[in-house]
Amino acid sequence: MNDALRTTRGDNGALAERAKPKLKKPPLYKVLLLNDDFTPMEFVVMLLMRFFNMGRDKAEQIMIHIHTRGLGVCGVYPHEIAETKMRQTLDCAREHQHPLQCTLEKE
Ligand code: TYC
Repeated sequence: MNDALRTTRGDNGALAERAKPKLKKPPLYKVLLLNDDFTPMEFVVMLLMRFFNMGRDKAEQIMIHIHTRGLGVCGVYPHEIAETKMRQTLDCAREHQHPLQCTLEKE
């Protein structure tokens, strides 16, 4: 799509210009989970299912990816939603006294 202006071709074949609607997609943020040596695998799977709406199979895949590679993406969201998911994850980990770390990265 043309960045500055959109054009439409009328019945007579002439090109008409109209203003671009000023709707911008919100910037998206990846929620990243970091590996550590202490947080139980099953706890991470539970977090991924509860806060990132994954089924068990997907949650186990992502957890193993984080465990082996050091970090992984749990989901991609607009900023406020990403912040909320990170906060829920960190609060739940703290409540259970796990040192799990979670951060955001702009896409
Ligand atoms: N490495 C942890 C263990 O062996 C499991 C783990 C996976 C921890 C993912 C954090 O983000 C994490 N118990």
